[in-house]
Amino acid sequence: MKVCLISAPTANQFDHQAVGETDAARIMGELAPVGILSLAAVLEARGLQPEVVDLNRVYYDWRQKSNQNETDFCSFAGAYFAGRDFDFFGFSTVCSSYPLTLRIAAEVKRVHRTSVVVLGGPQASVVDVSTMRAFPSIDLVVRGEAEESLPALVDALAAGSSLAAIPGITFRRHEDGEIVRSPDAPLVLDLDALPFPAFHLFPDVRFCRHFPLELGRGCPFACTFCSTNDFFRRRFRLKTPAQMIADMRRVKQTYGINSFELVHDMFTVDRKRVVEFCEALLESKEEFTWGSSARTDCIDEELIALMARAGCRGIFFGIETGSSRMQKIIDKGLDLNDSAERVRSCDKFKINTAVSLMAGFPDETMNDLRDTAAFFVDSLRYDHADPQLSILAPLADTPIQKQHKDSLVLDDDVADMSYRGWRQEPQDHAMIADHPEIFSSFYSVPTPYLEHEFLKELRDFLLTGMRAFRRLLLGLHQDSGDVVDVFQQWQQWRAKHGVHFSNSDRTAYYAQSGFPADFIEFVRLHYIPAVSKAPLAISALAEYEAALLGRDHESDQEQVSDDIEDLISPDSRPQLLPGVNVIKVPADYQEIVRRLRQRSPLHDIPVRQVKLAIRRTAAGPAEVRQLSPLSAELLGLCEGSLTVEEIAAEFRQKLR
Ligand code: B12
Ligand code: SF4
Repeated sequence: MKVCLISAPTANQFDHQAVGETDAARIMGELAPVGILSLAAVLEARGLQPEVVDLNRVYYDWRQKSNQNETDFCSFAGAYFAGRDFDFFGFSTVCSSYPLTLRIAAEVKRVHRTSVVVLGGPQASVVDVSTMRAFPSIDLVVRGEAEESLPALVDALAAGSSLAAIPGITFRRHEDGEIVRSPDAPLVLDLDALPFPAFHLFPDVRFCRHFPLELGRGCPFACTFCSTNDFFRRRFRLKTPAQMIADMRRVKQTYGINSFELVHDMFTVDRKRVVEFCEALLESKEEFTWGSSARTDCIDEELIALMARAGCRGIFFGIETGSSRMQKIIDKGLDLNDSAERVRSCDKFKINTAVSLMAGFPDETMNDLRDTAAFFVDSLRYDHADPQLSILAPLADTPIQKQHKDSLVLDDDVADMSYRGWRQEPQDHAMIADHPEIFSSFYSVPTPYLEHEFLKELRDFLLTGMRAFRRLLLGLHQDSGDVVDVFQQWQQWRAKHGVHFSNSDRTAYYAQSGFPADFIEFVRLHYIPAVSKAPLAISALAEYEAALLGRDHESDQEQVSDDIEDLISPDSRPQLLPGVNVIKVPADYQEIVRRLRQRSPLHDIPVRQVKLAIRRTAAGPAEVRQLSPLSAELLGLCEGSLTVEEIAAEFRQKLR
């Protein structure tokens, strides 16, 4: 049996920017399809030689090589597969690219009529019957974890024997064409027993910065919007520390990579086992760094400290909503004060946190939304916190989707999901519109108390605001007590000042540099004079952010020499490093930042002109130093015309 396993497309970065080969390989490497590679290893262990095709790579090649006006990606992928003969084409699926995957699968079936076209993975597993009814080119769906069912299926297909006895599959009965589901496949209870994933079939993985390795499966909680808990049947499993460390060492030896993304939906369910893992890592003396996921109620400061010592550098916290009322409604049940505390503790131990939030729940009111926006902005107090805000996409077969399946709304910029998912062609739009039961994640649930366009603009505003003027956004929230209120004032101001855009142009407007510049204008001309309780502090923050925006330092930075010694000799003429900017602000910036971190009042900041040296770094937050009066004087002399000796003489004069 010649088997081809194909990843689900997930690298939507290629749509938004030009990506060079090196970056593309890194992106594709970090998106290595762990599920498919686990299956490929199981097949190899049984003597087969499966091939793995990365659709992200095929997509990248299409963008690089083809005239995209003449060939759409689906035809390009069809031509790619036309030249490859396999008996079995197995596509992995995820909701965001499901329409595209189905179109490519149909193209493959059209060319390879006698081959079996199979779907697996989280999306097809839950919409198996409806998919097979609507798309005759799909021969089979393998549901759920497939390490046991796939080899059994491949054997049965090779032998031409009946499929009915194979667990976890949905197939068309030969006799009458009826779609039949066999009973669920067993879970893999001992994950240590699985072979090491077949990363050798996925060459881009060697470009990873953070190598993906599976740490375990299954989350016992029951949040109403979540699909992954049911997929792994709520059965929490972890690989043993010994197995994980052996896998990590193998990656280090093979690829020279020491940093890992440890895949699990909810690693910290069992505190004792997290401690065991961390202690084993410490004992191993390896200098591995890693990230994983946790709930804020299944972790504490002591555990965070231990995880940090054991190399943890990133935690994904699904906090979902900043409203205590909504926490109960969605069955998440987090105590939000504790959640904020955990984000603070992670910052203390220099662990980066993804603070994942959602808006657009059916029962959500304006007050709930204000609380979520407040949680988002409050986490900006911590340099290691990275808040995220998305609009609820009802994933198929989740309690929320089932409850609202008859009232899902398809709005005009089809699918908010495209924002973080895959680019859609007109054919995808038609499929989505025809089959809400299959593509529910492209719809929204009705939100009677909130306008969807308002939600989307608020999301774009917060996400860009966080990147473009993080401190100012926090300052405005603290000053006003409600960032949503500031946002509403901004909306009115921009409309009055001619900044209009259609719904479909909204995201593009917020992504461009015009937005931060317009917004700072709004702060200077409207917010500070008309509303602010702490105009001095807000002015200082606005000046700081404006200066950062004012210059594009990225190209300059490449010229910065690391060899500082070379720059300083008695007859050299020192000047500011390229990309460094010295600006004046009307209040003590350091004190403002301190107060923001501690939530202390901003209104009584004294007037005090200070100078800041700032530099926007290519990645991460800008570097900023508040200059003492003497260093400001000294720096003022370093303009490239005076030698070190001349500067020293002038400086001595000034000191007298
Ligand atoms: C890592 C991850 C990502 C990574 C990328 C993953 C990649 N390789 O490209 C990132 C962070 C980019 C990401 C993004 C998104 N993700 Co994600 N992600 C995951 C996560 C946490 C782990 C995936 C994984 O490796 N699992 C471990 C392996 C072993 O499991 P598996 O992939 O399911 O594979 C098994 C089976 O499914 C099956 N199988 C899989 N493929 C195939 C194919 C065949 C032929 C067969 C027979 C069987 C089979 O066998 C495998 C072994 O048992 C999962 C949750 C989870 N725990 O799985 C969510 C998950 C897949 N993501 C999800 C979603 C919704 C998204 C986003 C759309 C939205 C978002 N939340 O931001 C984006 C979309 C990305 C895009 N641009 O299109 C959902 C998908 C739900 C659905 N119904 O499709 C999941 C399940 C989480 C959830 N919220 O419920 N994700
Ligand atoms: S805790 Fe996370 S993985 Fe578990 S059910 Fe809730 S959202 Fe899903």
